[in-house]
Amino acid sequence: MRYVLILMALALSTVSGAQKKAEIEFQVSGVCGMCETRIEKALDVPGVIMAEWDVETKKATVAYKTKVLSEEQIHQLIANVGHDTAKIKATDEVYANLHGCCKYRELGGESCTGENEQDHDDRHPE
Ligand SMILES: [Cu+2]
Repeated sequence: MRYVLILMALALSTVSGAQKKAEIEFQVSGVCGMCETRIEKALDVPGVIMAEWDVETKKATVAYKTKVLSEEQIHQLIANVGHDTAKIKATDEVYANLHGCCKYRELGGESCTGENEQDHDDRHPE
């Protein structure tokens, strides 16, 4: 009896092999290379084909399988690690856990000292 279920599962996974892809672009708040790593790592999940976030434009580009994930879920994954997206805001709790230099809501606070800090934006100390 159990092998019937296994066969059904196999059949299902074969069907879902023909998945549709979509590519979306949206704003994600962040300030530095650490944010980039965090955002891209958050999108390292099944269903995401490619994920990139640009520190200068604050734009995320995500290619994903539409049968596995929805656009909403992708925004949620990013919000879950503390970054506001164009659609979903991170909760204050997760945001509070971000590294000091990644606190994009309070520019002018601690500055980044990471090796990725070659961007010259408006958050120089002083
Ligand atoms: Cu950061």
